[in-house]
Amino acid sequence: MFDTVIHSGTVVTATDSFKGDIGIRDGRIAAIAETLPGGDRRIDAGGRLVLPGGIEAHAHIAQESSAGVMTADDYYSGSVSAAFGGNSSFIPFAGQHRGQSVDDVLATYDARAKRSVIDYSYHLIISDPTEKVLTDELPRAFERGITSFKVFMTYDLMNLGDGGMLDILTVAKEHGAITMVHAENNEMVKWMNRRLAAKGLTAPKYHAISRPELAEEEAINRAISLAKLVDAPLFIVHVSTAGGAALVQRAKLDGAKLFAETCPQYLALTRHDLDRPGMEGAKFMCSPPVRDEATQDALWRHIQAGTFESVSSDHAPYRFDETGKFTAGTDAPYPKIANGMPGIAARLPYLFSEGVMKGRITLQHFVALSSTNAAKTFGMTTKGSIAPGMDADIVIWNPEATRTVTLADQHDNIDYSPFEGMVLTGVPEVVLNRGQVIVEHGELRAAEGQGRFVARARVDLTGKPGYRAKELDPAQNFGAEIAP
Ligand code: DUC
Ligand code: ZN
Ligand code: ZN
Repeated sequence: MFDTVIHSGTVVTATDSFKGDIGIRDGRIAAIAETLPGGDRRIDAGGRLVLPGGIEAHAHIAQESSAGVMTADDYYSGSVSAAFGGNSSFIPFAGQHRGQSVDDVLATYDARAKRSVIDYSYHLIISDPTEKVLTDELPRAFERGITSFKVFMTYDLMNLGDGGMLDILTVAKEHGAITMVHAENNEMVKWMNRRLAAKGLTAPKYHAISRPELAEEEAINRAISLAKLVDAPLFIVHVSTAGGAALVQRAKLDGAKLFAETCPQYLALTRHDLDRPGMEGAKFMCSPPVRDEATQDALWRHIQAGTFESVSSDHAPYRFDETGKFTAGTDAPYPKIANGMPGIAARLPYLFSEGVMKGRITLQHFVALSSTNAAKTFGMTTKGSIAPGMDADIVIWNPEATRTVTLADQHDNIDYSPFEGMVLTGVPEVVLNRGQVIVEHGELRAAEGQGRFVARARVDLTGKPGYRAKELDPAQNFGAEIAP
């Protein structure tokens, strides 16, 4: 009757926790009961937690940066690393560079993603919102189930300006898509860069100084205002500051259609890590930069208070060599060092150990932050929970095993891990994607290319009443002609 039965585990969802068996048939969860007989294969989960497979909602895989540097992980190595970290699906970015058509971008990523061992979709990065992109190509991307678009407020080659952002927000809203934003004030960062360069201050540690907390806070405030003007849903990626998180919290309280994430690096690392000897600090360079211990505490409190839907890795893997961090030379000034760090395999072990084991979050909250909320926000309707009819995307988790993070355990294509040496409790032992075991006790069982593209549904805005700008509110009898 069942292809697989997972028995005797403690099943945890975003709302519940219970002892029970899970019966899997044709890749889906067919039954849940106190005990289930049969199963061509029976997996003993005694003493283990049985959780929805992680959904990694922020990763850069087989993606060229705007400076032309390719990430070290492709869809094979990136998905393998994700699977070892307890994920059964992910949503990397498909990045449009200026002058490219969205159709070409998606064709390119479709070819790259064929190698994935886990299910996948893409968030579409827009850097060139031409009329054709806005009226023809984005609606078509949406039609095929790509329901999230990302924009940048920083980087000269990516930054859309406020008007461009309003255009994307409006088109996304019309189609039921969500706009994601990298929020940092470009001019503040450029001004800081000039001041630092004039004094010859170019070591990696100055990267953190060049991107002030205020640059993020100002941009988050502006992004929220832009989204409110057109009453469009917005997702703030990689929030790194207490001030930025407080703005998100406040706007949510006001009813904005707002979502946000933070990342383990902002909880685990500080700007002192960028001040390690020689060029070591380059390993810890990401944008926005890691901050300080007070910020870590504040971000944990915001996790506890529900400010963030997800904790995502922002896996942006550049090797510590001339192919990655140092394409401009091993002594390059910080603005020419590739921005980003790996972490797709460490995300869930870190969050479990520091969150659940240290009593900061409940198990159910861990499930919500690692899987369920991403499924809901980004429209993966058959994923993110353990219930009859859902995809059998499951991770069997040993909550007691403690191990020291090693590079080898990351199974990625990177030559360092920023989490290396940390002692974490909780290990994803067996991972299933649509009922297939893909990782089992440290061994890869998946075949290259067995992951499937997931067509996603529109963003779920239940519980988010939104905001109507007076000047665009037909009910107030003016502005109706241009109301989006
Ligand atoms: N933004 C990201 O989301 N990831 C890596 C670098 C960046 O600027
Ligand atoms: Zn970003
Ligand atoms: Zn990113």
